[in-house]
Amino acid sequence: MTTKVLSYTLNSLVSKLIESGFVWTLPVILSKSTDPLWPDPGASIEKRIEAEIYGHQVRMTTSMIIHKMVFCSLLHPKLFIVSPNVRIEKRERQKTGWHAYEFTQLDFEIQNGDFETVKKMVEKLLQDLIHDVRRDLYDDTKNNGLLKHIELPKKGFPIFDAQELQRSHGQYWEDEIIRSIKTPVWVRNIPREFYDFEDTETGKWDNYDLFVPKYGEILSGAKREWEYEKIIRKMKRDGVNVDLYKELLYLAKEGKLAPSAGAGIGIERLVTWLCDAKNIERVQPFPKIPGVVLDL
Ligand code: ASN
Repeated sequence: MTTKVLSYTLNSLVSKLIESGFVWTLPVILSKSTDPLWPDPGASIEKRIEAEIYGHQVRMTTSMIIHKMVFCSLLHPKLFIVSPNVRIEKRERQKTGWHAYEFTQLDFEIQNGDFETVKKMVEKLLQDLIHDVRRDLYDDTKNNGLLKHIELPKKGFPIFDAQELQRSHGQYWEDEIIRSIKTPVWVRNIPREFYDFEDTETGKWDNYDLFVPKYGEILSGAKREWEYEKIIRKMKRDGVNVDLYKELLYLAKEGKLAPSAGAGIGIERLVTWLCDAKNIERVQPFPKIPGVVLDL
């Protein structure tokens, strides 16, 4: 059943994005510039996969963020990629049932976009997907009780502020929110990587994650930084190796990086939630459980 829902979900999301003017482009597997995943309170990387090819050091894609920003600035203002991400999570994350060391993001980016644009678009994508799964896979779902657990708010999804959640629930606010919410909710203002927009006057981060009840985060995104001085200052502050981001920095310096906003939807996580599956492993045809390497 999860296989059918997975296929249906990919088809639904991809078709709707193309209908609304996005171009679908290809993922990158090896490059000099990939997501540093640092500093991010949610990241837990045991090892980065690197290789030397043709005398150059390259990394395996942790996310398409850098390529999305460049593509969106230079090639097409609205794009998406169905992209494999490799993140060698610490093995204790096996317990969560929510992490995989290889997973798929549907990563999209919109030139001159903002939270409102992304919120409206994602909420509609999910509403349509859930409606269509209920309609088209009804016979199968009747037997399995699929989607009965899903509740969507009539109007927009509620919005929380991560700093406020931390003040009221402490360091483990994510566990608290997952237990208490009944519908998907947005969480904003999460301090993390240099590419997410940070308002230096208010100290607020213009980013957003989408959390679903019982499981956790299924989407992560932000408005982006595009100004050279700010990007380099943040990289240095965070101890990010600027040599790995030469092209991005060059474009920013030349004023060629466009303001944008986007997000990545964790496909296996979305399907885990849709199917009310026990864990992400049930949804991956070839599971990538932290700490476990299978024969296939
Ligand atoms: N896909 C995310 C974004 O668009 C980045 C990530 O996966 N770390 O912001």
